[in-house]
Amino acid sequence: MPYVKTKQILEKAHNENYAVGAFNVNDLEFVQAIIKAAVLENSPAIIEVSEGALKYAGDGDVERGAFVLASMVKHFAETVSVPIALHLDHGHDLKHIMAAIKAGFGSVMIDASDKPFEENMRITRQIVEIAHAAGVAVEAELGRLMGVEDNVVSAESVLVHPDEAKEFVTQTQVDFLAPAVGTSHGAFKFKGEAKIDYDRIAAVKELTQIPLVLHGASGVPGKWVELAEKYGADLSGAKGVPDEVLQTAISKGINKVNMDTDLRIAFVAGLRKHLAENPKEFDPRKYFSEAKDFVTEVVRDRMRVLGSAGKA
Ligand code: PGH
Ligand code: CA
Ligand code: ZN
Repeated sequence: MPYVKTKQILEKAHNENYAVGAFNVNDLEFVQAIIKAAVLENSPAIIEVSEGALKYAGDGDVERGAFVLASMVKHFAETVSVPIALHLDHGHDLKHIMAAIKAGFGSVMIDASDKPFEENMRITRQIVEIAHAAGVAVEAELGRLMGVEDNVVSAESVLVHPDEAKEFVTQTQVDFLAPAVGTSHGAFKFKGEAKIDYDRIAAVKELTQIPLVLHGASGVPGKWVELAEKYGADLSGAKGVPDEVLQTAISKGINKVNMDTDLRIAFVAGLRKHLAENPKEFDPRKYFSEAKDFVTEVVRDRMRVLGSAGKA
């Protein structure tokens, strides 16, 4: 099974009503931690990389970064029996999207959600034509998330309109859709109570009948925030999407759940803890190992919450 297409993983999730985590990586350690979690939970997993990750992994060269990350993920995936897919997260231009397609990614996201509806539709349609010709699936976004997404800043949240979603999917033939329904990226999602528009998810699902994606879906679990803060981090005010909220969103039609922040916080907690407790340590294999173990633990926990555990 090992290295599979994203579409294979998400169509099963769509048909059987659960969600699969799409976990952001920049480097070897997170790839190892996620694949280990998938094996231990007998879960499918999607590994995703942003444009910034392509640049980071390639040390400034995005094509090189795409090949480095894709070969790492493929080789790891081929040694395990659970399905692992690779996805480009928040692609904004042809350069990054072509780099991912050439490197063998199973899917790419074109995020033109900051453009007016018609323009988003036109750009997405173009990318779908190019990607589908290469056997690569496409995710697009409608509406805007609050806050900062990699390098897109939108001041306010503009939620998806279900009738537009239907037209968008029909016109573009996009494979997966990320409807803005009230989440935002990062560790500080909500001032008060978490608010997600479940009815909007249900309406979009009903009208499109394709796998839906929830961005900004990290739970920011207190356990990891407290541990990181115990060893010197300042994450005051951190707040994520509670597990029950995620599960309700999944029951309304979400099949891909994007998480980056949770992994980052677990990693930094492990790193800080290890360095604080072992002041004589300077072997990266030691301090990265504890950080990696924490990432594996948080990913396993997310897989159980999403319902992908046991679905490999
Ligand atoms: C995300 C990740 N990546 O595309 O949407 O969101 O910041 O909630 O992990 P978080
Ligand atoms: Ca966007
Ligand atoms: Zn996102």
